[in-house]
Amino acid sequence: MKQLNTPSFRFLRPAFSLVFSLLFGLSAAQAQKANINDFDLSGDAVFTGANCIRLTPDHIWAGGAAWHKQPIDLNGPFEMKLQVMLGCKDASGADGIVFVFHPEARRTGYQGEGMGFAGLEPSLGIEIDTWLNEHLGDPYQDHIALLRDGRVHHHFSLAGPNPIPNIEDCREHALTVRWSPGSHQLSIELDSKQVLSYRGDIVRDIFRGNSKVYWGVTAATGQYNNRQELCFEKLEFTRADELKPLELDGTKGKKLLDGEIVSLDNLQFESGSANLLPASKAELNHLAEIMRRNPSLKLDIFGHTDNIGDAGANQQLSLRRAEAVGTYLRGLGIPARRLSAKGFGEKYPIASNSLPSGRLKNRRVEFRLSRPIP
Ligand SMILES: [Ca+2]
Ligand SMILES: [Ca+2]
Repeated sequence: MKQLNTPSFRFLRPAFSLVFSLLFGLSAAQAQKANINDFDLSGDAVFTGANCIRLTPDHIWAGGAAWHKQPIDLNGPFEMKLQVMLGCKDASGADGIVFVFHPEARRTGYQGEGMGFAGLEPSLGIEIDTWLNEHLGDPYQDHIALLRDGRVHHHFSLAGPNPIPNIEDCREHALTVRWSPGSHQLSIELDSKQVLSYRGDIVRDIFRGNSKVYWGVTAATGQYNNRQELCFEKLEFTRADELKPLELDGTKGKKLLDGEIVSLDNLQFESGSANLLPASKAELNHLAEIMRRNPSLKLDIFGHTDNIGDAGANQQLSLRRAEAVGTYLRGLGIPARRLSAKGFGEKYPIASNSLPSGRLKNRRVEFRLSRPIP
């Protein structure tokens, strides 16, 4: 609770003991030894000992993050145990820490009341918040909540905010995060007591089917501040395969990002229909990944046919194919407002329709990424 009494100024032990472990019970991949070199630090975060990270000093407007370099796979279970120390100043301490899952490596969100989580989308965050921001719906006490998509207003919380005893007491506190992908159950314990639980298909509902995410811990201070630390002695977890480097038919990804119109050779439909053949989906998955990584860009989808058959029917077919591609991308989590589909039928050939090879080239779906005018 924030009170105008004298804050405690006990000195911190230089290296409080911290246990930080991830156990992937049923996962096929092998657990591995923790290594401090597996973390990337950003902002004000520093290694303070063999196994310790200070995320923020007790200075105004500080922010720091520690991100593990390897993504994890949320299709496997995990149990994470760590201990955190959120400073010695109860009355004037701020702002807190967030344990974050996010598909992009080393991204950190807005600081201050955002605690390095605000604005990260898509994301899942377990916050321990030590500062009352009335406009965010914070309760009066220190609290814990499950947040999504970089939204720190509690109106959007998936679970909580649940008040916890004062955590700015100069001591380390055990935090356990458990995920069971089979039952879709996430539960969080603080000092061996369950403080939060959530049931939901995180991979589908938060990460749009992408189970491989990076994880890290972020923290920030504002006008008020605290020293915020975590350490680990042991870290066991299973690496998900590294996310594949972005590839879209060789150089096509780059061309798209340069604003060129590109058609995908491997995009195929059932003859005379708008049903995508399974072989087309790998390319479209890459395209969706490009769009996730470039959230400000919109995608135009243009359908074209050869000149065989009725021109009106060709126009309709080309539109339905473009729309089918849009539907597939929406299913991968790309919002409809970022997609537009048009059908041009046989109007714009790129080769002669007199030869089969030319007609094959003319039956195509083209893509263009564009940056909307602000
Ligand atoms: Ca707050
Ligand atoms: Ca407090």
